[in-house]
Amino acid sequence: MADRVVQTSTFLSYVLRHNPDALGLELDPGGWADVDMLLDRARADGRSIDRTLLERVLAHGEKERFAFSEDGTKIRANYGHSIDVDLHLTPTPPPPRLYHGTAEHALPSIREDGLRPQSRQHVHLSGTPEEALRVGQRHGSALVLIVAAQALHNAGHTLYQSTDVVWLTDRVPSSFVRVSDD
Ligand code: HQG
Repeated sequence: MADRVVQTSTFLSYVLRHNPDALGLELDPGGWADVDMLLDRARADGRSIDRTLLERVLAHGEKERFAFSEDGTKIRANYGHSIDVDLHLTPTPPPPRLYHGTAEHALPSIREDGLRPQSRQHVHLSGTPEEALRVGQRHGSALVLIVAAQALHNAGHTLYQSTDVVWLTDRVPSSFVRVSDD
């Protein structure tokens, strides 16, 4: 069962963040998909996903990758989008520091340009160095960068807390990024 939860989570991440068209789905401007339609389309695509499995996917792990609407009829990804959606997140004053996990080889370019969203809508920051390490390890030899989040906020950048562990912002100039506490 755990495998199916992870598999379904990965598939839903792909559909709801990057390619709803893969299931012939349309998201509303807020990034929401109709749950019944999603389940129908997934079934037509040969994937046996039901409401119980969806609920397990949402409860899985600490990252709160997805959310149901209040009435439970819609589902969306909480972060990670490459497609254009407006999540209507509330700007949130951040803690003094947040963290960004990346690959060692990206450092020269990050020193030059700061953190850029690349193919996603936002730069993703982590609440803890441990989580940032996990994020960085997806890219190979990982490096955890310290982001002076409060100073960034004070300089007029808007930050959003998407979930307990994931923060979003448009970009982070290199002057707010440090490799270590030195
Ligand atoms: C890097 C996953 C060169 C950036 C994760 C990162 C996260 C630069 C890569 C969430 C750069 C983009 C997002 C610059 C940024 N020069 N490289 N100027 N600026 N980069 O995957 O943050 O587990 O799009 O450091 O865990 O790794 O799927 O972003 O290495 O929470 O739920 O460009 O997605 O969440 O990579 O990951 P990504 P990310 P899930």
